[in-house]
Formats: sequence, C-alpha cells, structure tokens
Amino acid sequence: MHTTPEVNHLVDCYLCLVIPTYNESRNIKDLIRTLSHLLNEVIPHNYELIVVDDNSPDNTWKIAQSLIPEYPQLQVIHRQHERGLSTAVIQGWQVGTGKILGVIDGDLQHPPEILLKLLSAIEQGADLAVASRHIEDGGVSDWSMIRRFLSRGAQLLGLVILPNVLGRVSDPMSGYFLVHHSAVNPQDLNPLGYKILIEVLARGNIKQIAEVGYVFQERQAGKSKVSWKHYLDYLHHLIRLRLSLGRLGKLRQRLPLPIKRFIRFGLVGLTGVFVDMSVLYLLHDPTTLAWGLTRSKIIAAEVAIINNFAWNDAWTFRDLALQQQGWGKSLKRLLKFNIVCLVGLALNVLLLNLLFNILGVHYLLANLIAIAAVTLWNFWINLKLSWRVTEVDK
Ligand SMILES: Nc1nc2c(ncn2[C@@H]2O[C@H](COP(=O)(O)OP(=O)(O)O)[C@@H](O)[C@H]2O)c(=O)[nH]1
Ligand SMILES: [Mg+2]
Repeated sequence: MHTTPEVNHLVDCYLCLVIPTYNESRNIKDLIRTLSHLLNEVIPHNYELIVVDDNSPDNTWKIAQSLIPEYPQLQVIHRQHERGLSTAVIQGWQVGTGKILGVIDGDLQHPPEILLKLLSAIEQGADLAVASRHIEDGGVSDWSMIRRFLSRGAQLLGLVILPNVLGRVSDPMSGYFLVHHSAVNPQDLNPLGYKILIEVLARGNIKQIAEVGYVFQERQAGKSKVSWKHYLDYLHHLIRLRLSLGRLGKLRQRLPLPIKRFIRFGLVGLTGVFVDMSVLYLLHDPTTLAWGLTRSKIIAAEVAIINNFAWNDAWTFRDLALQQQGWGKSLKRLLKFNIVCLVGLALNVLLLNLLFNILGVHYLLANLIAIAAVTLWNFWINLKLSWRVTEVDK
C-alpha cells in the first residue's frame, strides 16, 4: 500500500473523524472550516480530522493538505493506488488515535452540526450513534422516486438477508456515525463498497445504539460517485456477511471449508455432470450405442474427470498450480486427481448399481445422486492430496 500520511500529532485524543473524499475540491474547505469551529467549541485539541483521499483528479488531497497550517487537527492520507469508500474509512481509523471513531461524507450532504448530537449520544453511553434519515427529524431533501426506491429496496434486501444486523437501526445505509473504538476493531473489518456501517454492526461488539435524525442535504458542488457497481458490491457484501455470521458462520468455523474453492469446485463439478451425462447417454441409451451400463459409465466418468481436472487446475486451484509449474508437475497433479477420482468412480459405480439394480431408481437419476455424493469425497481428498490446499490461504 502506497500512502503518504501527513501526521501532525500522535497524542491520543477523543474523537477520530474520518472524511473520505473523491473529487470534493469544492466542498472540502467549507467542511473542514465548519467542523473545526464546531469541535473547537466542545472538544478543543481533543479531536483529529482525517481526510482520506484516493488521489482525486481534482486534487482534493492537495487542497486538504494546504489547510493543515490553519487547522492543526487535520491530517491527510493520500492513497495513490486504492479506491473505495469503505476501505478509505478503515484506513483513516487505523491511522487515528481517537477513542471514538467517526465518519462523515466530504460533500456537505451530512449536516456538520448533527455531529454534536451524535457526540452527546455517545457521552450518554451509546456504543454507536448513527445519524438517520428514517426517524423523527430525518429525511432526504429532493430525491427522485427512483433513488428513494433503490435506497429502500436495498435496505429491504439487506433486511431479508441479514435481519439481525440491518434490523438494529432505522437507517443501516447511513454513512454518518460515531462508534466506540473499544466496540470495533478496524483490523477485523473487511467491507466492500459503500456500506461501512453494516460491517460495523455485523462484526463489532455493539450493545447500545442511539439514533439522531438528520436531513440528507442536496449536493451543492461535485457529483455522487454511486454507480451500479456499488449495488453489486452491496449484494456481495451482504452475502459474504451472511456466510460468515450466524449458524452458517459457526458451521464454517467448525468445518474449515474453504468456501470459495468449494463453490468453484462445485461449479466445475457441474460441467463434469454435463459431460458425464452426455457421454453416458451417447454410449448407453438404447437409441444410440446401447453399450452396457457399467462400461458406459466408466468411460463417461473418465472423460468428465479430465474435463474437471483442466478446469480445476486453471481456476479452482490456479494459485497453487502456478506455484508448481511445468508439464511434469501438471501431469503429476492430473495423475493424483485421476487416482482420487477413480476411487471416487468405484464408489460412484457402486452407488449407481445399488440405486439402479436394488432400489430401482432410473439410471440417470441414480447417476445424479451418485455424482453428488462422490463430489464431496473428491473435494476433500483432492484438497488434502492433489493440490495440498491445507498449507495455503483459502
Ligand atoms: N476516499 C474515497 N472517498 C470516496 C470514494 N467514493 C466516494 N467517496 C466519498 O464518500 C462520500 C460519499 O460519496 P457520494 O458519492 O457523495 O455518495 P452519495 O452521497 O451516496 O451519493 C463523499 O465524500 C465522496 O467523496 C472513494 O472511492 N474513495
Ligand atoms: Mg454524497
């Protein structure tokens, strides 16, 4: 990470307020001035304002740096090789020394004076104080129907996927809040896109929450950076949290299942099912070659094994394969994979025959069930043997 933090002072202070910016050159000065005046009244010298700018083409970071002599509580982090609102906020929190961590947008859409109400909510014992558009005194100024619909739709979706997280506040999409450092470890946060509050709610140890109504102001200068990609990031973020929290998360902790690899392995397995089924049909079906079931199945499975190896080596275990390059090593992996899968195949044939001959299940359905059972076997053994995944990060 290449950053150039301009650190003025390293004395612990009360509030560390991060201001993420991207192309806010026309807003940053007003915002820093207003925030400084407000905070100088209530906690003079006891706060830090940390602008985290991702190398804005309009030189927001330069303007912010030029304000440091006038506002000594200000620090500027100029990130040159990273983009992203949430990671910017986390990085600011990591640099700061405040007991209370906070975030406010750099475009004046979050009214600065609300900060005082948030601070007093924290003083009164809240672990987290959120500025909300959806309680009394809250609202949005002049949003179009589409924007309202998207915002509420996103919230609803989040409530369905993570009810215990998003349901705790009226405005989980808020990007304006304060949280006790002791209730959240910035190192544990790993959000995607824009919604840092959801990550804080999900991974922090937050007991008491306070909400303060505010009206989301119209932008006076500059443009919103929200794009369709952020909606996808949001969905990805929700799913990732869902997988790591609750019962599913606990199960995952007990079973050290490398979920991403398993999903890829499963998808590759699906292409294998298609290959296996097609070849089996071509060889065994009475309308085609009408070969014996066992013989047909063995050939079908072997073709599928080679197909799966190629995909797994190039995708599922690509990082590991890259560490063991060369034809010799690839061949060795193929051989191991084949042996594991052949044992799986024996199991597969056994199961297929059992289901077909003894239980009378249709041969294609029987084949499907056998493949599903054997996929699990194949994943575990290949994980431990062919690519030696155990030593490597998931
Ligand atoms: N450092 C950083 N700040 C960002 C990034 N994207 C947006 N911001 C800032 O985050 C705040 C909110 O972004 P904005 O586009 O106004 O979102 P909106 O208010 O929901 O439309 C503003 O201060 C932006 O300048 C980014 O990629 N990096
Ligand atoms: Mg904005």
